[in-house]
Amino acid sequence: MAIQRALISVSDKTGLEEFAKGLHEFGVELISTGGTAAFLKGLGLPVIEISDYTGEPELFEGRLKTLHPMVHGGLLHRRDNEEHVRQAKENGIKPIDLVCVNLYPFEETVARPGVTLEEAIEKIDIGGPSMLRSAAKNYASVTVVSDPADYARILDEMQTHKGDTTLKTRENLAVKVFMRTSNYDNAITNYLGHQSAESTKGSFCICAPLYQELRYGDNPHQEASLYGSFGDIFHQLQGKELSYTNVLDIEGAAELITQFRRPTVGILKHTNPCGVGQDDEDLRNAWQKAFETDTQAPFGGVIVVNRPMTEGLARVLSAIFTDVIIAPEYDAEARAILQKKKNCRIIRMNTEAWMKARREPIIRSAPGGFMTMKRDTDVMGLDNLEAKVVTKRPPTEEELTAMRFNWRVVKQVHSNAIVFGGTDRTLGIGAGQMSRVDSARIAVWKAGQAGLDLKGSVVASDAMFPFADGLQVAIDAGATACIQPGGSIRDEEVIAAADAAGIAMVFTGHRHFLH
Ligand code: 93A
Repeated sequence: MAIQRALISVSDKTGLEEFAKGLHEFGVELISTGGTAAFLKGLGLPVIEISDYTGEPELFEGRLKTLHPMVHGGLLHRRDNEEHVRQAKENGIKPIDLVCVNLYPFEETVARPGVTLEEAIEKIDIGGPSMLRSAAKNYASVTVVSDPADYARILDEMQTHKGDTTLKTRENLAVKVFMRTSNYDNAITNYLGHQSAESTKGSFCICAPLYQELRYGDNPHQEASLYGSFGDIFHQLQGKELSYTNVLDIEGAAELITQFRRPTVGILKHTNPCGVGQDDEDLRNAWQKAFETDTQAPFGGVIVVNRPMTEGLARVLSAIFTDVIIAPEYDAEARAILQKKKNCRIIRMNTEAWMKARREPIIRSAPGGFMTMKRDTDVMGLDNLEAKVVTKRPPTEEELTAMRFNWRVVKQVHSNAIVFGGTDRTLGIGAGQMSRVDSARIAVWKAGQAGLDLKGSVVASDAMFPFADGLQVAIDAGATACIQPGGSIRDEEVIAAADAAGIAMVFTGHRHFLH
């Protein structure tokens, strides 16, 4: 049956003019709460004020406007149930076929610096979610609109369906409502929990829509799914379905590449960088530097760049077996070349959206619950490096530049992490070992395998050297400078080993563990 009566109550008036006029043109009767009614009257539309409709005044500064049987009865009663219809008639309750509500802006309010508890509480919407939920429960008959982005498609559907919407659409809109009210409640829980808890944090709730089923988890026998707004940040242009490990790799790649401002290419495998290179002239040179670090590990790995993918680099990459390629944009020629790599997942990264998303905490399952952690977004300890020299010999300008570069790389290597490199490239990477000295040995061995000379290189360590042995491995391999946090009880021994070899060392005072 065509929609005959609609209740509109919105805080955000975006798109409302066209929507309300559209409903009016279909002959729909409009009922509205105070502010919304004033807005609609201003547009010259006939509107029934909610207080006239219910026969009760809006009370308590608007805290009580729509919580009334005329409203909830009109939304909830089943149209296909004779007894419901009879009771509705007997009590003077008319059916309401469409509800358009968006809520008091609670999330935006509590995000404002300096907001008071009282201000926040006034923005807890009670009547709005109640109407949304009543309407969503009765989606068999009621169209519930909680997002201005849906206005146009509803009017379109009414056009093609004699002033009504389809059951499928109503169901879809109802699911959207429960997601919205759930997230709204989560925001309130998180805010109030934080306010009232003795400790610094209260409860933490999350609720996210399924984005997509993943190809599989770590292994093909493990199911995996992805939730939330991943698709707003990373858009897959082609290739096989993403797996759980692809998503982890993409995250690691995004975190790595956004550490650098100069044109940079990173190659990763199992979330660890296996090479990073920079070049201001041509991305192919940056690639070459990254690839030379380790020509074996990139097989089936991830390649990430922080500039639009060029035709030249795409040609080079087309010869390499790669699981995922990530770039902020792809030149048309580059796209055409990469299109031939049918299985390779080509991802366009929205850097701005990523920079926003990475401000959210990391969430990880824990026995019986989950843990949250602030992401390690800021590169720590690189300011005023000259003042942090602990050795007799200070680093040269070139060594300082190389320290800054390799410190950014080592931050993204799983602990224990050791990175050898120059000013714009890595030379050897040791990742994820249980002892730091082993990571150093592996980095040296890998550089040797790649035919690279570590003489004059800089070594970066993600955490302190607990003994001199790890540093000694680097010295013996030819490193002339070292950047590390310091803070070991044996720092004196480590500094003595550095001085004995005449190398320069700085202590950043901050570590970058990555587990
Ligand atoms: O304070 S409320 O929780 N009490 C209510 O009964 C109620 N009914 C609708 N807030 C209520 N609303 C909300 O008012 C809606 O969700 C909407 O966000 C807002 C629209 O108010 P107005 O039309 O007066 O601007």
